[in-house]
Amino acid sequence: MKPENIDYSLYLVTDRGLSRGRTTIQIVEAALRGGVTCVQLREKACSTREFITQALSIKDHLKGHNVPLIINDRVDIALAVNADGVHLGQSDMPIETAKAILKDSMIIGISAESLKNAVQAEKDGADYIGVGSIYATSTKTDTASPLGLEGLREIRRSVKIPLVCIGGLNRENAGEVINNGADGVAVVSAIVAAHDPEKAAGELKKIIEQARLLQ
Ligand code: TZP
Ligand code: MG
Repeated sequence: MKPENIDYSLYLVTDRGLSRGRTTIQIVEAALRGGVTCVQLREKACSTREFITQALSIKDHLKGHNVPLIINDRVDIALAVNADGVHLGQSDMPIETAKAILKDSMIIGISAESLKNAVQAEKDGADYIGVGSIYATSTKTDTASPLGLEGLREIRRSVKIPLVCIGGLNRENAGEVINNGADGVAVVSAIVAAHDPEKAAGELKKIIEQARLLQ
């Protein structure tokens, strides 16, 4: 999957702690049926071996869906499972180091909590930027103050690469982030913690497609 051909519009970020007893694989399967276009495996506490097993299993499920698998934080695991990409935060491996290790076809996403982060990520050759938090969220609390729509617009004016917004996004506000310059909406709880993850993904997908059509 070429980095320039990725559809970032509905981007699922996994979280085993929020999945209400369902496995990450079950959530990914449901989200795929609902129409997610990207899957990021985000594991903050499991062993390296379990991370790899999960990644390989998700990769298997994604086969034939044209949905990339992106690994959060761990360049070694992205390489080990031949994932489509890796997502790095401001304290993770620096992008130039990751680029030296990874082949060009590997997608590299960088988290930006500020305009400065976003401009630097584009300059450094990121394929997309994870912009957030847009709104405060209990899913991740160690974040800078929320950027809001004004922060998003400011970043949109300054960078050209795809912007995938994250943080407190759901069906109430997915449309407005698209209307304010986002290329994609990344969610954890709105799908992972939903009573019906397939339905939740499907509803988000419709809202996002509608907002994109009106642009
Ligand atoms: N990065 C910034 S906010 C966030 C991450 C991983 C969590 C978003 O979770 P939710 O449940 O979609 O608000
Ligand atoms: Mg990280």
